[in-house]
Order: sequence, then C-alpha cells, then structure tokens
Amino acid sequence: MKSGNIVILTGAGISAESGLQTFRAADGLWEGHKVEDVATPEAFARDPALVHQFYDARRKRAGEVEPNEAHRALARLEANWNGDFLLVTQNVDALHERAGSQNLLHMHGELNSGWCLACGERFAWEGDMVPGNSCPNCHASGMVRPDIVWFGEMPYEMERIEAALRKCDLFVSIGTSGAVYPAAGFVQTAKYRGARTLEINLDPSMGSLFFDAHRHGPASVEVPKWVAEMLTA
Ligand code: BV8
Repeated sequence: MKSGNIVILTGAGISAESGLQTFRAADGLWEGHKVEDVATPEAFARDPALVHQFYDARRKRAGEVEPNEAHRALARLEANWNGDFLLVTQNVDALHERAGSQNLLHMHGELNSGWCLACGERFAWEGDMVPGNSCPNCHASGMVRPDIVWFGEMPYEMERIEAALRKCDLFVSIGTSGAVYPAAGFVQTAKYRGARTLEINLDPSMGSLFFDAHRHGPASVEVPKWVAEMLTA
C-alpha cells in the first residue's frame, strides 16, 4: 500500500512490554488510588505533594526503560510511508520519540515537560518536581506543575487531530482500552469519514465493535507483523 493517509492512536498498552504500568490492569492502581482520583486539577489543589509524588515516580521509571519492538516498528512505518502519517499518543512517556517517531503528538502531555502556574510557560523537565521546584523562566518557586492533561482538562492539539482524522484513509488504535474520551471517540470520526479502522490490542477494547479489523496479542509481536505487511503490500 505505502500511500494513503494514516492516523495512529497509541495508549499505555504499547509501553507495557517496555515495563511501564498500564492504567486499568489489575496492577494499574497506584498505591490504591484510581488514576481518575490522582490525575485531576482538584487532586493537585487538594494534595500537590501526592500528585507530584505520583508523577515524579512515573518520570523516573519512564527514564529507566527502553522502547520496544512496537515503538520501533511504528518509526519504521513512518520513515517508509509516502502518504500523510500522524502518530497521536495518549502516553506521557518519551518512548515513541526515542524509537525515532517524528510526526508525533502527545495529546495528554508529557512527563518530561513542566508548566509554570505563575507565568504560564512550558519547558523541558527531567528530575523530580518536588521539593521546592522553581520555574526556569520566571523563577517563581513551587509553582511548576506536571505538564499533563488531567481528567476534566482539554487534551492538546485537538484541532490538528480532528483535521487529520477527517482526511485519513486508515485509523489504527494500538494498546488502549478505549476507556477515556475524547480519544476513545476518534475511531467514530474516522469511520464517519469512510476510513478503514484497525484495533491492535492485547484483548478486545471497550470500543472494539467500532473497528472493521482486529489483531489481538502483544504489541511487540502484532505491530511489527502488521508494519511488515503494510510495507510489502
Ligand atoms: C475532557 C494523563 C473536557 C494522566 C490521562 C465523554 C466525552 C468527553 C469526556 C468525557 C466523557 N465522559 C467522561 C469524560 C471525562 C473524561 C473521561 O473520559 N473519563 C473516563 C474515565 C470515563 N475525559 C477527560 O476528562 C478528558 N478531558 O474531556 O475535557 C473539556 C472540554 C472543554 C474544555 C475543557 C475540558 C481528558 C482525559 C485525559 C486524562 N489524562 N492521562 C496520566 O497519564 O497520568 S488519561 C489516561 O488514561 C492515559 O493517558 C490514557 O489516555 C487513558 C486511557 O488509558 P490507556 O492508555 O487506554 O491505558 P489502559 O490501561 O486503560 O488500557 C491499556 C490497554 O492496553 C488495555 O486495553 C490492555 O488490554 C492493552 N494492553 C496491555 N498490555 C498490552 C496491551 N496491548 C498490547 N500489548 C500489550 N503488551
């Protein structure tokens, strides 16, 4: 095929085999908290130290793991694809970039980014945010929050995503439970446009019935197989 416009959506399942926890697996609870309870602006206002601890731990862990064969296969597909290619990830780790993906956007933000509530600037961030972070731009202290889209907050670059969905020929969802909106609704926008839709996931997601085709199994096995077919077809 090698041409046509592709939009790919990834979720925590594509990073699972690299060693990062997913959200809704049995082990997905964080110290007994539901993600929805710690990943909200209200939680941050109520207990900033707890929320910082949650993200500091994930930022550290994400820096200790490597991209897997699924991340690398998507970078290969992009490098050899002649049509439009957009990779939208719900993940906040940097494994897609580290595998070589370029036309990529993090709709739910990034662990390695900070956002200053005093001056509004966003900037790269590597280590812990507590104790006593200070903004590299305005130097206010204790005002930097994780640059993460929490529940109840508007995901990033929605116009760009919707424009790509409206002209895509193929929409592929990889490693996501289809539990969280608006990402879980992208398949319907793509279908409405007449795109073909494929779900690659360990098991059927909550949105499985919206997809024309399914490949169920570990991403590190199924994604490289699918990419090889796409590049030889
Ligand atoms: C918003 C950052 C409005 C945090 C995250 C209807 C319409 C619109 C909104 C809503 C709605 N109903 C409810 C809402 C509100 C809410 C929502 O959807 N709630 C859910 C719980 C019902 N949505 C929001 O709040 C969104 N914002 O709507 O704003 C608005 C409008 C105008 C103005 C202002 C505001 C924002 C949602 C973003 C929240 N932030 N992440 C962080 O990372 O800490 S969400 C978080 O969960 C992840 O980022 C991810 O995006 C999401 C879903 O998780 P998954 O990635 O799918 O992971 P999960 O564990 O669930 O599934 C993993 C899958 O992988 C599984 O299926 C598993 O089988 C598979 N798997 C496992 N291992 C493997 C594998 N697959 C392959 N190989 C393997 N090895």
